[in-house]
Amino acid sequence: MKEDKIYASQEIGDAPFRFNSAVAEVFPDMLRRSIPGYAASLEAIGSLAARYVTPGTSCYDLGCSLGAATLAMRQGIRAANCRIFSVDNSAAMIERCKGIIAADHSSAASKTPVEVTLGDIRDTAITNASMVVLNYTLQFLGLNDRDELIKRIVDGLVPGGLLVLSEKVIDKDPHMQALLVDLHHEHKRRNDYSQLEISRKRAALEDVLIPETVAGHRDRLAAAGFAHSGVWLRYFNFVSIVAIK
Ligand code: GEK
Repeated sequence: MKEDKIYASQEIGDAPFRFNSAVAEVFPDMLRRSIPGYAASLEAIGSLAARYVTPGTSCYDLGCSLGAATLAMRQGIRAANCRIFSVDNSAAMIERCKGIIAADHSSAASKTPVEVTLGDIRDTAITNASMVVLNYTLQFLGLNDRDELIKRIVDGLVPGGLLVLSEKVIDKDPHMQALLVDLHHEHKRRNDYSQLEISRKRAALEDVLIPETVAGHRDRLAAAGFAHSGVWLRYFNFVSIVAIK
């Protein structure tokens, strides 16, 4: 796993964050050190796939990056004749993801095919789905696009189908918000990011990653037509929500 040193470099400048080849190369290390609860989110995606994916249906990993959630879903699926569609609009991510999925020779691989596609999740058709994963991806869409995507997801799910929505969130209480951000930065320092790397990354993500409150997410899910939603994981300002049609 190549170490993420992107924001340690003097040459990085103040360009907004992009999912380019430099990021794709260090991505597993970046997520492991930056997102509290990331490993737990993947573990749960496997367990939820075992429970919610039904025979003959499709599963979607939207904003799949290198396919970590795709592989977790594939390992978890118990039902027959399913298919996973994994989509990302970063060519660098998709190129690597295709190699990673092709190198999966587990027994799960022969059972559940995966189709990895370069594309925008705002245009991905979702049909006959029993499970959809948005693992830390919705936060990169504009606010209007989020409503539309969540609506298309609920419409594309079979009754009882599941959405896993993991996100960085904000707290509407400014005191709590400041505490959670501080705890997250401390977590990054413990994971060997310097103060300079942390502040450069924070500036680069401004206007690129737009967090909402948990209530905002749950209201959108309910308005779109999900019957149930709830937070199953929270670690500082990172949450994972499950929503059931
Ligand atoms: C994981 N889910 O490892 N269309 C397609 N992809 C997009 C779009 C879009 N409109 N916008 C952003 N992305 C993964 C981690 S990373 C999370 C997901 C993070 C993609 C983007 O290219 C990137 O690969 C991914 O969403 C977000 O479980 O970096 O914090």
